[in-house]
Amino acid sequence: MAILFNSEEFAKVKNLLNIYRWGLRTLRTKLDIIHEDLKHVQDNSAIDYMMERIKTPESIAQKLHNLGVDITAENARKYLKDIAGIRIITSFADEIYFLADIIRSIPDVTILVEKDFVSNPKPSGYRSYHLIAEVPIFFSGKVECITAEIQIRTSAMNFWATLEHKARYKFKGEIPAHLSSELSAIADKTAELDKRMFTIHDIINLINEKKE
Ligand code: 0O2
Repeated sequence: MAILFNSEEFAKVKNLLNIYRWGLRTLRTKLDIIHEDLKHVQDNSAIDYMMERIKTPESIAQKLHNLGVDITAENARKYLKDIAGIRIITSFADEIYFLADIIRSIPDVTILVEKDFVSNPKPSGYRSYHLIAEVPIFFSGKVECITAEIQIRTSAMNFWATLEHKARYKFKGEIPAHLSSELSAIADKTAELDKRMFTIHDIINLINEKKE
């Protein structure tokens, strides 16, 4: 059975999601500027591309239900730090840490939590770097802060996570053992692919430096 907000809380959560949209737009603009500066001024292509999303009321309600708390807008704000999310895709794993350093230094964004699933992959094989960022937004004569989850990962990690997420959804969270062990083995292969691609990238850079 689908878990839903009641009509009063649904109206409140719709309003709340507007604030998260503004916060996400604020954060995205800051990241777009960083991206353009890296690409056009510093000739560095650490960011391949970015995507963003706001959780739907249905998925917020389901997550609150899983946490065992009342399905209210107030609890959504209190317990869920990833209602707004931005994913940054990099070409190489080393760039993940480079970008996390830059994001940490944005003056009016506070990083509340960091999780390094690149160095410490999840048992599923999931690899990605997560930062929970607090972003201030000014509206109605006051400042309010929202949190957003920034996930940084390579294209290979993203390819893996997207398929694994589909499998998780298809099997309602219980991926059969033979598939989850196959996914875990592929995750190790993608990490190896990332390393080998970076080595080639490094060699190309060294050759270019010698030429200059
Ligand atoms: P969606 O649809 O992507 O938003 P929690 O946030 O409480 O669920 P936790 O452990 O505190 O869990 O947060 P964590 O581990 O930082 O993970 C949050 C998000 O990371 C997930 O959001 C996924 O996007 C991604 N993620 C984490 N683990 C896995 C994994 O094993 N496989 C894949 N494919 N993605 C993962 P949501 O809300 O689950 O999903």
